[in-house]
Amino acid sequence: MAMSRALQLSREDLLRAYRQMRTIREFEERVHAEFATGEIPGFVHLYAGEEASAVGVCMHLTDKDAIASTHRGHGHCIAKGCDVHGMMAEIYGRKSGLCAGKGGSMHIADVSKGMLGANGIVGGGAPLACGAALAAKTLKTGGVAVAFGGDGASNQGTTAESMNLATVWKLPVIFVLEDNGYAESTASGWSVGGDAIKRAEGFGIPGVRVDGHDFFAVHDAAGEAIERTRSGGGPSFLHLKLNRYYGHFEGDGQAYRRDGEVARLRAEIDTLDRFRRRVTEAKLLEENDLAGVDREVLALIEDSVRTAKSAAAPKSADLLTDVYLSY
Ligand SMILES: Cc1ncc(C[n+]2csc(CCOP(=O)(O)OP(=O)(O)O)c2C)c(N)n1
Ligand SMILES: [Mg+2]
Repeated sequence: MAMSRALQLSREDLLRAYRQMRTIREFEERVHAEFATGEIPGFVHLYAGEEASAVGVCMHLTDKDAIASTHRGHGHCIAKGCDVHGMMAEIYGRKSGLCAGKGGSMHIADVSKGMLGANGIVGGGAPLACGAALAAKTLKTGGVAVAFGGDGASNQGTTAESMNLATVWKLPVIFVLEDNGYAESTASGWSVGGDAIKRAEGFGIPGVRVDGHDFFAVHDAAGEAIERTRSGGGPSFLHLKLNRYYGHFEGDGQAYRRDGEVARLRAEIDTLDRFRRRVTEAKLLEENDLAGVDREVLALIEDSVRTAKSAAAPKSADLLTDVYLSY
């Protein structure tokens, strides 16, 4: 195997990557536990297992770059730099949340960080990213936009239309397909026809397929794609094969999954374990460094839940703010 460029990252960057992936994992494990108590309103879709995608891609971006996310958006938010306390408060529907408690899990956004929002519309991210990319191109900001979307989203017309427009307008946009094998309970092996890379190539967009559990593979492939797109090469496509560790949504009985499927995934191809093994074997980081990050992250998540629970809910008068019409 060729030497991964990501293995040449500085110690600081490796720690940052691990911290972000660990933060996403702990955030989701905790939301899973808290949702079961009934205190979190609305619908929640967890990103645990897919951490290397958000982090491997977003490490190449800055605040001038935009991302459009999905209904499974917590990981994208964290990787793009959204405040974890603000996110947790948002999920609890509190006024101190990133969107004043009006968005919840599926609409967390922080435009100042280039995080255009989680999105309840499957396939809704690709057109938004094209808009952001068109703005970046027109205003010559040097920014790019990334559209995350699942295997289910890849079958939506919006995805195809966006890919066509991206080519026609030569937009600085990168389409990232997070193929976790299912759209709700429908297996992608059954529902996605043909080959995703060839679909993209059909629109003139070069694509690469990598193991989405391998941070190093994702970081390398995303780095090349983003560099190519940023320097005027036009849109790029990444097909990441990965898995989700929880159900489609919290409360999903998952009768469509094989017995022991998730336990096997967690035991054999856990993204964080793999990262840990790789960096310690290569003597880039020590167990101690990683354990220190684990402790910090646990404390952060604990504090975010504690403050979210005790924060105030929006008042009824808040219903009339943040809307287009004033009353
Ligand atoms: C336009 C639209 N159609 C259907 C739905 C209902 N729905 C919500 S999530 C989902 C599956 C999405 O699958 P995928 O894109 O693979 O993302 P994943 O949940 O696997 O991350 C569907 C069909 C929706 N939210 N929006
Ligand atoms: Mg899917």
